[in-house]
Amino acid sequence: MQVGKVCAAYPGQGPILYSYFRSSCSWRVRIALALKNIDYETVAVNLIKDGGQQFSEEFQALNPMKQVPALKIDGITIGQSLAIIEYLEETRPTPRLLPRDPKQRAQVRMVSDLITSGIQPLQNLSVLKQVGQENQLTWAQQAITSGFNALEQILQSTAGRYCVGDEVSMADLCLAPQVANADRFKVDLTPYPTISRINKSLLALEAFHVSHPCRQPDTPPELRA
Ligand SMILES: N[C@@H](CCC(=O)N[C@@H](CS)C(=O)NCC(=O)O)C(=O)O
Repeated sequence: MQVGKVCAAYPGQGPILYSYFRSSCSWRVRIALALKNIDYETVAVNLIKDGGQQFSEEFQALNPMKQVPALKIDGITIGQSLAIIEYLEETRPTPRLLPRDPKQRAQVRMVSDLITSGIQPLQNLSVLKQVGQENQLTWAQQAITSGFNALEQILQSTAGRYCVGDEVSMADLCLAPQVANADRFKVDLTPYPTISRINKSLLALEAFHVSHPCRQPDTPPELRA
């Protein structure tokens, strides 16, 4: 499979992640793979180049939604970042990304859904194209601000060191990439001290560091850190 450039960090028969360095949804999955210490191969799907490689027939055959990420693993291909993370959790349970306690587990899913259904889709590339160049920034800022207003309030009651209690969970895998999007769209984070504090703790973790958009095989040289 060669959508765009094949970047084989771990060539072989292992999992293949179809990913774009800047995609926040791909970053969620990269963090899960890093935390669970799963070696994988990256196939870059450039969302901009050639009109968007996600629209190629080759990629559509893998994910008819024409979105990254998609993960080939254990003989199946899974789209949707949360479905991928939950599959990894069920098949490779260490370290745990969903708390054992049902109440905390529900809180993790609430925060994850808030971000993945209530914020990110509203500022996704395809939506921004529809909104048009001159309104994009304001649109994205509004979508993120409105979601973060709710999220800040929720986290004030669920958070410990991380989004829910003191263990890294699926919610944190959604949070850090969404804060990176907020930065990209120049959202003022001053009104969100809890979000900012948790994000800072997360970025200090190795799994978040290695999976960061500025360190991927398809990161352009000028954006590398
Ligand atoms: N709900 C999906 C959303 C996936 C998604 O929106 N992916 C974006 C990148 S973060 C994408 O591929 N966009 C391509 C486009 O909008 O054309 C998930 O969580 O995986």
